Amino acid sequence: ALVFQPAPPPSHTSRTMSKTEEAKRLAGRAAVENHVENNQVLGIGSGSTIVHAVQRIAERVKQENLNVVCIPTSFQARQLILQNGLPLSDLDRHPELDLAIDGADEVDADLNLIKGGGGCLTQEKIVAGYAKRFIVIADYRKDSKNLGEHWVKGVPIEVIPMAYVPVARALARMFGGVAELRMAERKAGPVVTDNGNFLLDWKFDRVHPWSEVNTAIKMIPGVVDTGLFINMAERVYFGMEDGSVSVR
Ligand code: ABF
Repeated sequence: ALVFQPAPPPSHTSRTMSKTEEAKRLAGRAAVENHVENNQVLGIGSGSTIVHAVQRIAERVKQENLNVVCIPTSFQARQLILQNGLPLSDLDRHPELDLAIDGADEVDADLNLIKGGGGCLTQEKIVAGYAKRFIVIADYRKDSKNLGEHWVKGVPIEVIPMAYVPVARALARMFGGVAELRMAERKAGPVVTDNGNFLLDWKFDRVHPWSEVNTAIKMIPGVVDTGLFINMAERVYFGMEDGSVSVR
């Protein structure tokens, strides 16, 4: 017989939810206020924080009659750009960007990042890498002294599907920890990225010298890119719990 199962209670209280959402909104809007200008080519990141930034870009485009074009970092970002009525472009037409704005999963004291919790790290790194300025927006939970202190889901690594097993083994052999294939909800199959690849979440067992480790991981055959963004971000806007914005 069918048994009705009530939805599980949310993992956060609604109070916490609204606080973090408000923090994301503040960070996204502050970054747009301070960095978006007329005649820019903009890189649009992925995730939930960027939604607030894009809404503010759309408002400013209307109010100030700004002329901008937007390059997406994922299918989600592409939809977001279109839904907000902003002009969509690509790297063929705009190989150099003035500014890229994106979220992050963790940010350290030197502005190094772990990204890719949403699975879009490769396109995010490409777009940020060809932008003159890369600005990160995040809520207070993402702030950390050393990468790996708070973020428990590991470093996301995009891999060519045929190589996910040897890449996972190589990661564990070289750096310890365990690399898990990211599965879709209800374990329906592996998560497939916008580029048709798989994701490994490498659960490291200690804090590493991330710059060296990032370079070494990129040399493993089958690795497309990593969620370690070293020395790329110029500035980070943190929306804080008390309603302020802290800039690093
Ligand atoms: C993307 O979205 C990812 O690189 C990062 O994993 C995530 C951040 O999401 P959110 O803004 O929802 O915290 O930027």
